[in-house]
Amino acid sequence: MIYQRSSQLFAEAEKVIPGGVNSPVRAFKAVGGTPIFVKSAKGAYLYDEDGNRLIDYINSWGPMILGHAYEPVVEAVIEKAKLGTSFGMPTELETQIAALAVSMVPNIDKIRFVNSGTEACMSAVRLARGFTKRDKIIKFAGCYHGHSDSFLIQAGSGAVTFGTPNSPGVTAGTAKDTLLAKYNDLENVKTLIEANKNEIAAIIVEPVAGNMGCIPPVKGFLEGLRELCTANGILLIFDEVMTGFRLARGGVQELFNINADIVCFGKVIGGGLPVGAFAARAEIMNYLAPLGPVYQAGTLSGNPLAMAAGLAMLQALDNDREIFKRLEEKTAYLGAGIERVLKANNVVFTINQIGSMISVHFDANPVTDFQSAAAGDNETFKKFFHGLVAEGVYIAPSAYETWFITDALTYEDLDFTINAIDKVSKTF
Ligand code: KE4
Repeated sequence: MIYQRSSQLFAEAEKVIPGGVNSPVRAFKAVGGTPIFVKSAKGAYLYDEDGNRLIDYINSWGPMILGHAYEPVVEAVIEKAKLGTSFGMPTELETQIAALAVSMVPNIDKIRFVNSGTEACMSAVRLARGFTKRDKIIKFAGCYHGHSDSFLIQAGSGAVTFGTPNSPGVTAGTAKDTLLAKYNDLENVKTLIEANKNEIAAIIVEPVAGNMGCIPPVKGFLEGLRELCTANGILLIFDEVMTGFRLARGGVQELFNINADIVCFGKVIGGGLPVGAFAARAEIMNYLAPLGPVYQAGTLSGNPLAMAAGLAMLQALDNDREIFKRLEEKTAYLGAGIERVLKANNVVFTINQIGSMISVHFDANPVTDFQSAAAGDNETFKKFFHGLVAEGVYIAPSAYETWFITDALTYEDLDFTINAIDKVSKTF
């Protein structure tokens, strides 16, 4: 693989964009080397600026669940663009996608659209604080809910990759209202609740974590959070920016039959355009301006292009009742193949997989929280990442990320990937 053009483009980008990227994880700091610049993508494949084809297991960090340049989404955006791109006024389209999302996801009556997962999670926390009239929140070490100040307290994803768990610029005043718990550890949550009686507005959690690699909840964890929240007047916020419309039609609430109080969305719901959303029962959502006192707003929230893309995506998922089973089967097939070849090559590893989310950790122990995720051998991961890129396979440039399987992947693509992993892991 040659990266001459990407290297040139990166050097130019660095002159006018901090670190040459508009989101840190793209800079390859965790794996070293020069970021790959993409020219185009179609289906399961990326085409970079040097003419290399890569099988894509990131899919824009989740949105492209049906593959890149998915025709119905592209057509919807093109047609809508001809009629104007944004009005700052209500459109019927917003009601259509809101009604569809509400019909697909259990236990929500109303949904508010924003422009990113960060905005969705930030707004959900403000709504929970306004609704409960309490200030504190509990989040989990290694979970990432976007870059809002309240969350950058040992955040997961990019911040952990940079090893700067407490980001400068976050004030002590903000940090004091965010309590940190250990993922999959209910006793730890109970201790925090006891020590902050009647002060906690919400517990925000990735119900299946994807920012420490993929980490499913252990049996009873989510049920325990639900019970603790109900018993203590705390709102349970499911951050389903990654898992929403990916792990099931109704997300993790459907998958595990657990009701959150507020659910946050992003990624898939926008079909690749900037969309986030948060939703809840009417009693909570009616606290939002202009109905209620909790303020939240956005110039481009619900804009026609993003709504057109999101509606086409949700319609496609809603109409295909086999999609989530197909995604699960493909991911399980990939996981079994990876396990077979890594074992045959005497590699020390753990694979976490649920639905169409999967991650490979170079550690013998189970990966169930941030601490165990951080124990992985990052030098081996770097070889793994760059070796796979050289074979034409693109996985997350960080061990703290999950892979996202797209329905555009064929079993030939999966076999190609398994063979590439076999070849690369022989060099470890
Ligand atoms: P955005 O603001 O990046 O749209 O969403 C923030 C967010 C919220 N909640 C969860 C569970 C998330 O995974 C994310 C964003 N995910 C990262 C990937 N781990 C986005 C990639 C990036 O930061 O460039």
